[in-house]
Amino acid sequence: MAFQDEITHMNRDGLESLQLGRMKEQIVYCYEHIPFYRRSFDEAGFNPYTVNSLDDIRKAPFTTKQDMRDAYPYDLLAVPLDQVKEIHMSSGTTGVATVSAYTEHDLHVWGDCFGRGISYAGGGKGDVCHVCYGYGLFTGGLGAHYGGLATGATVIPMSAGNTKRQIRVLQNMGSSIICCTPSYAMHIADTAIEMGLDPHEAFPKLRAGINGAEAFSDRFRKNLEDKLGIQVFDVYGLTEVMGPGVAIECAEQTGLHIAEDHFYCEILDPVTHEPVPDGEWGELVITTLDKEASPVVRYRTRDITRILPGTCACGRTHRRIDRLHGRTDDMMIIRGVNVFPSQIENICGRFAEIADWYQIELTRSAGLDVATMKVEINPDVPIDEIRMIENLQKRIQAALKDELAINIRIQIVEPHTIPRSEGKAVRIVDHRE
Ligand code: DLL
Repeated sequence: MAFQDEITHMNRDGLESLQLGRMKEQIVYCYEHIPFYRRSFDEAGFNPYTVNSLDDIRKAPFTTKQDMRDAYPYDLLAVPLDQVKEIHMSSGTTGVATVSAYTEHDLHVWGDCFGRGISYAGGGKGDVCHVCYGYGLFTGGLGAHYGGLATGATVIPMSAGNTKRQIRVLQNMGSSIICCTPSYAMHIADTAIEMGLDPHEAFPKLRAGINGAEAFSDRFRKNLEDKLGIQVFDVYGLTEVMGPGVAIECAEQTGLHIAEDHFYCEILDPVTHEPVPDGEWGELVITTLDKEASPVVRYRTRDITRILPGTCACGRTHRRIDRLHGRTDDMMIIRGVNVFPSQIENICGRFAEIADWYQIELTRSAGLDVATMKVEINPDVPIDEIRMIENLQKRIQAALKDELAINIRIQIVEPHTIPRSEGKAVRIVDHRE
């Protein structure tokens, strides 16, 4: 039996009754331990002692990012501080940081959830996990670290940065699993190739990547897999709920299995807040089921995904969410048309002449939105073919106009001109007010 197989293969009835038992307790626990929830449940007329089915969660009010910011630093803590072992925070680049705390139990759950991903990748004891997500307040590094430890794997806590050193360590230490953002994994692969190495030979044991924290297209994934000779497992998580491991892909690569024994997920219409049927896209809303320090009830993630109907060929029973489409925050409104960067990326992915690196700049001219997308030429294509470039720009522009009804100015740039990131790639730069 692989790590936690007995949980990830539970029959649905057993799983749902486990969820309901935990949900009832968690809701009452929030009400009794966190003044914010007492207030918000009372104001919404929601009686936490009357949850009798999983659907009853819909009677509870939402928790938003703003609620979490308002509670900074400790107002949403459900336990005394001396029971908290670790604290993480969101980067807070767009406002006050949000805080998430972990008791000993919470850290174990976290390790188990990420550990399942390692096990989905066929990993465990005997594997060397090279963790180059950033360590620190960002949850990537330590989440992967605890996951590695939980499965008995050996963990190399590299953190992000110093790419040449990452490459030396990958070469020397027999690393078999690499954990970092997909864009950083790609940067490591490209840098190794620039150094004259063939990653397949230089990293002979590397066979899997547990790569998430940002959206990436299927083409990006395929290129990354080919370059490094690995299978890439997408992993989802967020500071406010737990960090990486809320949902992870299995080898089938048909959606991410939610750790349903710990998280209850709803997909809601972002405007009406009504549940959408399985298979339809909407906003992911998460309720933790057994968190001690920082439980959340109906946290609005603003992430857009959908529940994939049916069962997974891998035999695991936990429901799957689709790979993320984007965040409601990332949705650009260009001259009144709503569009996600991932939709643009998917269309661009059909043009073999361009590489996977792009950045979209939004400006305003004469009161109108102007979107310019810089995208790197595929290094294998000669850049001096000016006519070809102009024609290519036109063809990409036409495809975007045709399918998304938006005008985006395409600017093909030379390889390596778009800034690389050691964490999440910056895909949109918005200069509008
Ligand atoms: O990004 C946690 C994480 C670390 C996930 C390592 C996976 C791997 P935050 O910095 O709080 O936490 O950002 C959370 O990142 O709401 C999504 O919008 C986005 N995100 C996370 N995972 C994915 C993914 C971490 N697999 C926010 N695909 C989330 C697309 C993702 N977007």
